[in-house]
Amino acid sequence: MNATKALGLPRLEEELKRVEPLLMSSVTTGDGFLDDVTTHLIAAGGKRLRPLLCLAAATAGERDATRDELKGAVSVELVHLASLYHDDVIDEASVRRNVESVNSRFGNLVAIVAGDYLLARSAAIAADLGTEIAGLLADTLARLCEGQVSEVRSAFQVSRTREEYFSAIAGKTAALMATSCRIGAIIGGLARDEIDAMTTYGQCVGMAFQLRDDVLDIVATNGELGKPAGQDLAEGIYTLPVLTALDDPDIAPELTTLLGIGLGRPERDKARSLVAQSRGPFETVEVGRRYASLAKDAVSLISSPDLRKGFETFADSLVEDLLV
Ligand code: GRG
Repeated sequence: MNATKALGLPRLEEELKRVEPLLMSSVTTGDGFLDDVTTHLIAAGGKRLRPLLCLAAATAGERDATRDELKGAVSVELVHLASLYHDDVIDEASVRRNVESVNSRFGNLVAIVAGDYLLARSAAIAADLGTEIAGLLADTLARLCEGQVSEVRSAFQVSRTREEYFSAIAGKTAALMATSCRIGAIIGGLARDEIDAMTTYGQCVGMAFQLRDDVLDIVATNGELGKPAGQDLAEGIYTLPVLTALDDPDIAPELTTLLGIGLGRPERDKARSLVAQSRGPFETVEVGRRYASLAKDAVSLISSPDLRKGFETFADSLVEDLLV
């Protein structure tokens, strides 16, 4: 899945390149050590999906982005980056974006405080963009935290419900994608009904994106993921493929004996293979398809035909290459 290609709006590729120096300079302090920490994951790459959604919503790929639109794109990527810094501490991760994670390279304390620093930089940029944007980002940050706390609370619970799962992913992933679209649409000066349509699009695409991520955690390789596969399972995060497998009478008895505790490599591989054999991945892709379809329903209100088409193709790209 290549979001920029899927959107099919070549001008956005150029606009995204303009985000990079701003992103770097927004977290550069002049202190060599702190700069190494704050730029570590920016330099490592990443898809820049949230800036892309923001700029697509703002410009429809039809014109150069304004300075404020580029700043909006930077502010959402900074919140995303901060969440990765903190998430990797929580997960004791060692790899992110195919490089050593910040916590592993610099230690937990530095990773947490540097994550806070990225949030502070995002807040300052958002404040500059006005109270509506600043309020939106603050509310989104709260939603991320709510989603994450709800996920941590249900860790290792085989009784986790689907409602708990959907509510957690709506907060931890979809909320920021919705806000990325909304911020772009607001700064781009779109009408309110179009701003709301873009927000719904971002929310639904965010759900499909996380469902995809959760399927890939079961079926992809470490190299494809840029982090160890099966990590969620090992850490007791039971996602929709796992919850579905737990409803399967042929799989559940053996799977249940493995779950409920942290898993080492052989148990993780066994649990992954059991979930992969169940209907879990297939049914999760089906749910992802429904969210992609809701995302496409939302774009009917978008006035630019090219952006409508690009958004539809991107939504489809999230589900079409899975399990083929
Ligand atoms: C400090 C903002 C903040 C939050 C604290 C830790 C936490 C609460 C929330 C975690 C949220 C989280 C990491 C959700 C997962 C979102 C997700 C799908 C990440 C991967 O996104 P990609 O694939 O990553 O777009 P790249 O590397 O391409 O940018």
